[in-house]
Amino acid sequence: MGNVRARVTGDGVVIEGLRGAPLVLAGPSLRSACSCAACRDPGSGQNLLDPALIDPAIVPTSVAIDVDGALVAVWPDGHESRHARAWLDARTESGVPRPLLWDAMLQDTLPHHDHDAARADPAALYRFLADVRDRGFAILGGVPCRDAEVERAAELFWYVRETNYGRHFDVLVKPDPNNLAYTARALPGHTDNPYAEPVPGLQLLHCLAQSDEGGDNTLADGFAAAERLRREDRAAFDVLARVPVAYRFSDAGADLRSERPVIQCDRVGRVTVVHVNDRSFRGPVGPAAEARAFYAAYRRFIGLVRDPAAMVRIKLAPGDLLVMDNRRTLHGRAAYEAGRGLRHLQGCYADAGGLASKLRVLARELGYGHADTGLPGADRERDAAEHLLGILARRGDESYLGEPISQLEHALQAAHAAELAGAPMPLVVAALFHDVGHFLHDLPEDCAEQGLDSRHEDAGGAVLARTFGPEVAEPVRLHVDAKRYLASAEPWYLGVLSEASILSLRLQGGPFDDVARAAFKARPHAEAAIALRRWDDAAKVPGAATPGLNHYRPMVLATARAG
Ligand code: OGA
Ligand code: NM2
Ligand code: ZN
Ligand code: ZN
Repeated sequence: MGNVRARVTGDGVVIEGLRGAPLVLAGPSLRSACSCAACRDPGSGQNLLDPALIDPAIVPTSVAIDVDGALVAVWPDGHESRHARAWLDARTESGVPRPLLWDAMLQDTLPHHDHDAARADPAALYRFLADVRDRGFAILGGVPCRDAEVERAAELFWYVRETNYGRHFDVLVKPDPNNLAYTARALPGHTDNPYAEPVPGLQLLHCLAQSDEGGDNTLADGFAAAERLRREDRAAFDVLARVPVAYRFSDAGADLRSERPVIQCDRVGRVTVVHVNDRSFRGPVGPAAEARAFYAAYRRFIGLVRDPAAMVRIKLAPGDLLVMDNRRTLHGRAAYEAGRGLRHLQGCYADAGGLASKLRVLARELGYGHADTGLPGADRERDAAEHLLGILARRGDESYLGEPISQLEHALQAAHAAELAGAPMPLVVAALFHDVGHFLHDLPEDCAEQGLDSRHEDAGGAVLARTFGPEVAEPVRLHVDAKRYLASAEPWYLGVLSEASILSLRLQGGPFDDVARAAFKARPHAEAAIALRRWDDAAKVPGAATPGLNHYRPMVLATARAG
């Protein structure tokens, strides 16, 4: 259980010893989370306690951690609440699924799945849906070319969301079209129906027939483009996140209007929604003075999402079905010749919350420990290994967190040191990918200076665990703890750390105390993590010669676990 401690403060409870920064829970939040039979109906799990009746100033009279690591709080009226360790862990921000950002490099490893397998095997369905969640889209091949099959695909995970276009709609050239979709024109990258309230969270497109010439689809990751804009032009990003855009669709039976910004962020600044739709765009809302800044920022952003380096291209074949996150992934299509072949897609919409729910239910049924980490399947492992190599290949030139070398140099130096030390192959692979988590979170590079711990070891460990065994994933997950261990076990160790590394050590919780140090040493893979940590610390030499990334490719593919 580690060394978890809880104490009451003026406004609530502070719990230390969980991963990362101390967890602070306000008194009324903790009180409302009581799940005893008096506070929550044991059958439905729904609240019996009305949160409006909780004293906003309430604090427990005492708190303790019990033998199972649960927090027990006693309240002024004598009520006792118990909060399981898993519940506490879930409040600490680790394990939240983060989008895996992508660009044109994804072309070689498009998330492609088999319809029959997804229908027959819950684990295959899980992998397909997890790709939609993490990448913002996935393709299902081999869907029967029958009318309304697209609705059945949505019902694999949730319910169809009916719109003014019907339960499903046919995308083909129509006489007297009410939407440019129903012509043979090119459609630049967009998200659908921003004029609708609510905007459909997911879009499905099923190819029944494809034209010989043209009609290819392009996809771009709106989140990746937004992050790039934030890095390259912060003012433009802020304008797009602030200024609402008006959208409108009208025909004989509808007059739909709404206003929403191009980019939406959550409270900690992570991009959560992107809307782009030139067809129904009616302009920024607000003072004229802001309009020019808006148009400049918008042009810049559209340049990023239409950059060929940002897009993948897919020519759907009959039987292919594309599922997209309509609040993230922009889709476009090339013009096609109306007369040649007969391009015919069928589409429908569904709710993103339904897909996320299905993933959790499947995780429950499949016995996956955490709803947000899937189990591997053979092909996916190779693809995922290639994808991880691709991340290093294309993003490796980013600078390594305040050190005078690039991410790729750092990775190669660490892997090389492991190899020279005669480390087993999985540990060499772990050394190569130990910092891959830095590419998976969307915090700025200087987040440590801003006092934020990116938890890259958790993100990296989780992503590696999908593709490799624990001999790769665990040393990576533990390589920050290994630093805390070494800082405690070998006081002179602080002397080998770089300035950036000492800064992050403080954010990561500082050196372990005696109890935590002993507990860490006893963990499986702790030795490997400590070895990895030493190679990591040494892998910061500007200009050091190492083998290239291709040298490690066969090892990476051989280590990706099959089955
Ligand atoms: C649309 C659309 C895609 C296609 O109708 O909005 O994006 O491939 N269509 O025709
Ligand atoms: N339909 C018409 O944003 C849009 O207008 C896209 C696409 C449903 C194929 C609508
Ligand atoms: Zn209770
Ligand atoms: Zn569309």
